[in-house]
Amino acid sequence: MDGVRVITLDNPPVNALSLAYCAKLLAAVEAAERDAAVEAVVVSGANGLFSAGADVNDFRNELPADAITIRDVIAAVERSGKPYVAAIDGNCLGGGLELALACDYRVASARAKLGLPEIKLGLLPGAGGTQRLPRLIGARAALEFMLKGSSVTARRALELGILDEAVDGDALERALALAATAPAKRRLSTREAFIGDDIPLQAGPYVLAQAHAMAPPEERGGLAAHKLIDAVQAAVELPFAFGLGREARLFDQLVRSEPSLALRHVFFAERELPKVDGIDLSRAAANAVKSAGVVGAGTMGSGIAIAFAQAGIPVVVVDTDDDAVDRARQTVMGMFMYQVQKGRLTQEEAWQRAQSIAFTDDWSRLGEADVIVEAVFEDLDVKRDVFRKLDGVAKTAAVLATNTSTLDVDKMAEVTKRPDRVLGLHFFVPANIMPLLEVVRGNKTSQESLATAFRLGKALRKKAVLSGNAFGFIGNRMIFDYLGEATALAEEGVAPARVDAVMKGFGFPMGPFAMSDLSGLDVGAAIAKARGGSSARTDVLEQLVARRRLGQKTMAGYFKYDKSVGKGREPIPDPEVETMFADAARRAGIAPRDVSDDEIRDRLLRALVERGRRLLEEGVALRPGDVDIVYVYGYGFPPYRGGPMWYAQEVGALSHA
Ligand code: T1G
Repeated sequence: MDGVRVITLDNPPVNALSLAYCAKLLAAVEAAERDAAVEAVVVSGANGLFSAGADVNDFRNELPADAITIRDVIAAVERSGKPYVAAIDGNCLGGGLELALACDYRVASARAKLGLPEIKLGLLPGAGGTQRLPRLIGARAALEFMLKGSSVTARRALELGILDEAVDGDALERALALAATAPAKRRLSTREAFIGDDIPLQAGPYVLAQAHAMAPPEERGGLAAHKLIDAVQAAVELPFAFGLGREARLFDQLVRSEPSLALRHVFFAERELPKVDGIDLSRAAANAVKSAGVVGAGTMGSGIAIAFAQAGIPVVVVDTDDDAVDRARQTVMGMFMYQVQKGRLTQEEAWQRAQSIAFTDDWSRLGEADVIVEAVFEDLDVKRDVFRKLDGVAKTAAVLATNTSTLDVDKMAEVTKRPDRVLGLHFFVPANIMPLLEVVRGNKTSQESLATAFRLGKALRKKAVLSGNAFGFIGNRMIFDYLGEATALAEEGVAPARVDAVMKGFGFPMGPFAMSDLSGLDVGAAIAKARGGSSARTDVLEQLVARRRLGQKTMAGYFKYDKSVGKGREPIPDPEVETMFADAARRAGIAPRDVSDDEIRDRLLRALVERGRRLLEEGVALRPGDVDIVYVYGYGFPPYRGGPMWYAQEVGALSHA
């Protein structure tokens, strides 16, 4: 279009607005300003997206004094005498959206996704987002958008008022047409911030106070939230330039904070996961998974089937037990109807997904599956039988996976003619919700099979972590030591409720004893037995199992449970169990002692860290970051503390252990 200059963000793979790239961008904005033939500017993105925002790598070090950042680019757009139109396609995140907010108009394609996810990195939008968004959509909506940090669709962004237009066609084409009419400039910086449609400015303090009240405490992962709210308060109370300065100061406090360093570690550790032996398995040659099979319609099997269905992968579930199949059908329908009630699925989508799960007792129906996961009883002979049968019915290229949590993958591979296509896919209960997936490599598993597993993990929206084929793999192997240390503390006279309270205070959603009650004490006892006996110095666990105190499922385990309290899931301290520990400890000659909270925390964390170090030495885990991802996504380790290995290295505490 005559008179319209297009500036294209093009910095593969995600158009990250790195310092180096911002220098180029600033030059392009200044050139457009100087060129009298340019009457308007359109900013668009190459590589299938607008921009992923600032390059998070740039925050590792102090910024050089002469660094050119997104703020400089945005200030140049701000100063420009010419109208700017943002043409948004694909992801428009963080500093990318802040750049778009500095434009006069924002046009997006229907497939665009917009978000300010900085809070997930322990940061706040530091390039004017906390000042411009409240001037565009109001402080209350801006707080909700930035505190959640999730992306929204173009349609939702239009409803919120972030976009001027959401087009079914090409955003760039529409933006060029809009720019050609040289719309009047309407910079957000010249507007007053408001609280919300028909919410008076006087309600500001209340809205801000409510946001603070709903955010977690600063020491429990809420630091960035509280600083972000302070930045929005500046937008409401101060002139734009002053608010921008306050935002910058708050951002600087966060970028050096421990929670942000930890969260940025998790961000990059997650992206390292598929890199194995120098190959990025997420991009290596792999089989596309167009259809799947599951053997076993129990809790795990139906959860895995739902995970496939949620990813749009049709799945055949084989089980000869009619009762199990009936229960599984109900589980499946219940799950999808729940998502309809939650507004996540339409009735039609739920129906289609439920229909994509076929139940049968006919094994030959697995013949088309690209991946088949067995989730039958945790017994090696039973599983070996399943692999023998699968070897006969599955197509040649199919990957055969076991969902075992403790058994030897090689023992299953050896009964097949395709050990190169056998591996472990260890899902965590509930398999359709828990984000962690351990991919267990057998000694004959091929790279192509591993790549298929990692590709599948991404399709299932799981964090796939490679594990060696050793007892308990990574997560469960570490949890055994963690629970063992918790038992040792109880034997020294520390009440289970106090051990759990200390670990919840550290940031875990539940403590070790409540976790044991949730997974079932009989499960724990059976695994300990399979490993040649428990490491505990007393037999309290065995006593509880003998009395059928198996945990939540029997309304009593280490704690008691009462249906009228927290729907029967709230752990209630039980003096009887504390007496059992005291008696057993006395018989074992263990003297009770005073143990500080710090010692409780450090001994339990040290149990995780020391086992993690051993798993790295043994090659069961590839990197410390992999172990951190396992714990953050599989066991509730607080992400703002980075994971056990990060915490031990960075905080170096554990001094009371
Ligand atoms: N910085 C640096 N590298 C990034 C990056 C980023 N923002 N985003 C992605 N990468 C790398 C990633 O490490 C990987 O590298 C490759 O790109 C592909 O990523 C001032 C302060 C955009 C939805 O938090 O959400 O702006 O492994 O595997 O699955 O206020 O990447 O190839 O070497 O994730 O297609 C805010 C983070 C930054 C967005 C694409 N922005 N990124 O997902 O690919 S802070 C974010 C994502 C900020 C301003 C503030 C996703 C994606 P490698 P990928 P994907």
